[in-house]
Amino acid sequence: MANEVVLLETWASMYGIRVRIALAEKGVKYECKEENLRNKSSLLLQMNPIHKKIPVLIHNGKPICDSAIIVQYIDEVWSHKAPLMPSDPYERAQARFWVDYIDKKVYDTSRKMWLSTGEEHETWRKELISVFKQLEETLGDKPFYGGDTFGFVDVGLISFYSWFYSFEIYGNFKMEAECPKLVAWVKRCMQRETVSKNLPDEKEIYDHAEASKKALELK
Ligand code: GS8
Repeated sequence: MANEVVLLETWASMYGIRVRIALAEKGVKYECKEENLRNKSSLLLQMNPIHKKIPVLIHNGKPICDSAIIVQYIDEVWSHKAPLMPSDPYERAQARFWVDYIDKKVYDTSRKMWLSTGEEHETWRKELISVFKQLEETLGDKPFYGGDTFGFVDVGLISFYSWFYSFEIYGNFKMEAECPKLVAWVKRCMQRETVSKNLPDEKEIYDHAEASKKALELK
C-alpha cells in the first residue's frame, strides 16, 4: 500500500514538533501543511471536527488526532526501525503516564505562568520549576527516558525544548541551575539530527510568545 502522509501543524507547536521528530526517527517522508489557527483550513475542520486542533496526521486519507496518539500510531505502523514505545507492558504504561504528565503539567503550568502577574505568577513559576525537577528525578541517571535509547517520553518532552528559553525569561530562572541533569539530557537529545533539525529557534519562539501575549492582552 502506498503511504501518503500529510501533517497539519504550525511551526511553533510543541505538539506538532513531537510528530515531526517521530516521523524523522522512522525515516517517513511526508507533506507538511502549515495551519493558521486564527483562520483554520476546511481540511483541518474536516479532519479534526471534534477538537479542531493541530497536529493531525493524515495517513492515506485517514486522520489521526492528538500528538501522543499520533506518535504511538507512527510507532506501530512503521515498526521496522527505531522503536519508540517500550516492549514491556508495564514500562509502556509508565511511558504513557509521563507523557500525560508533561501534557498536563508542563503545558498548563507554563501557560498559566506566562499569562499571570504578581502572586499568582510566583505560584505558577514555582510550580513550573518543581515540575521540571520532578521530570529530572524521573529521568534519574539514565541517558534517556527510554533507558539507553531515545523513546516516547523523550519525544514528548524534547518537543518543548525550544520553549525553555521563554520559560526562563517569563519565569526568571535558569534551567541549568535548577535542573542540570535535565539540561545534560537535552544535549544528548540534540545530538540526534531527528531532534535538532526539527526544533524551531528558541529566540523566534520567544518573539512568537511575546506577540501572542500582546494579541491576547488586546482582546
Ligand atoms: C493538544 C493540541 C493543541 O493544543 C495534542 O495534540 O497533544 N492534546 C493535543 N493544539 C493547539 C496548538 S499548540 O498550542 C491548537 O491547535 N489550538 C487551536 C485551538 O485551540 O483552537
